[in-house]
Amino acid sequence: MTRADWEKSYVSAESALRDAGVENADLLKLEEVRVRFMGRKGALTELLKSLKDLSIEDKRELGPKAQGLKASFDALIDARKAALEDAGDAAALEKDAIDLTLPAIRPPKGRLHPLTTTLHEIARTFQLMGYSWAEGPFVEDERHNFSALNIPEGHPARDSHDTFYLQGLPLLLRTHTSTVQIHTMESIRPPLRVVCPGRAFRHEQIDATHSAIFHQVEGLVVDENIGLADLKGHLQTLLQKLLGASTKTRFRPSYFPFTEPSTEVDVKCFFCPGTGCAACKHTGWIEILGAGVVNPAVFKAAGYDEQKWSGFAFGVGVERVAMLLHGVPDIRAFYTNDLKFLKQFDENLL
Ligand code: 2U9
Repeated sequence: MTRADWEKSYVSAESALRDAGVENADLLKLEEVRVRFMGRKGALTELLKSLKDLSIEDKRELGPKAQGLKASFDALIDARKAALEDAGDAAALEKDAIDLTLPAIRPPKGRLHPLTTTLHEIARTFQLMGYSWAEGPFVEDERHNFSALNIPEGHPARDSHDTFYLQGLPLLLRTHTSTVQIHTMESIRPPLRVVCPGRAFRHEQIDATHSAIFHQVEGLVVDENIGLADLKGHLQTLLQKLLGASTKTRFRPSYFPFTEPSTEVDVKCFFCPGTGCAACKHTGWIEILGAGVVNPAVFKAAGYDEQKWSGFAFGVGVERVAMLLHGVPDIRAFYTNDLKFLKQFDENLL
């Protein structure tokens, strides 16, 4: 090939590239153009190949010119490809666009169970009076649940506790949280102040006021010269915090094997003005908890010197308090997991 022929081919390839319409080509058309110019028999391929037929001087001069045209071709194709990709991305983004200004869907918010808030409220008041919080196992032996609490074998209190025994084992589900006070006395030397909130189990006939699973907050104070006056002060503080500063209390004599003397504590009915209603069984008073001065026999069983140490203990039924506080007439409502019931309770009670 002569130099003049080569230059003619160059000019024609250059003008064909200008007229190829790369600026508006779609991907298919771009591929067509690529093959037309850079395929095996493409115009640019031929032009580059035919350099070999030229003299050394012409090659030196025209080689860079041909490479320049090839570089322009590559740049043109690449630019169009990038523009098509950008347009594709923008279209895809437009299609999947998310409106960030739309209000979010609120995830459902959990809340504490009313028995949990009631239990916390009772235990928290004792914590503020310097009590530590202790918990213990649900499965116990007879010693921790009965004997150490001055309820020996054959004692009628054992029958009244309707105990769940574990088949074939000398074990049972604790019938009260008093077991935790026994564990505490086994591991801590007096003086002590401990509150023991937790679950207890009795093989009860279930009805509106009885559940086989229930919760208690029990407590124990052991020190020198502790007596009934301390018990009254601490329990009055609890009840006034729980039910209001003007709450009136009444301490009635009672009997528990683990305390002597024992008392059941009533509060003035907060549903009627003392005239009597269904809630107070027409007495004007509502029973709220039990308590007493710790029986020296309990100290003796725990290895505490009963001459030196004295104390008081109490037990509060959490379900009973929650029913009174919220006007719930049936204990079973707490255990049915009915969201309509549970959603009524304000989790910010504490
Ligand atoms: C030790 C010593 C004494 C715990 C006590 C009561 C009185 C009581 C009931 C309240 C409602 C149980 O849930 S309820 O039915 N409890 O009346 N409990 S004194 O006395 C103890 C505990 C542990 C070492």
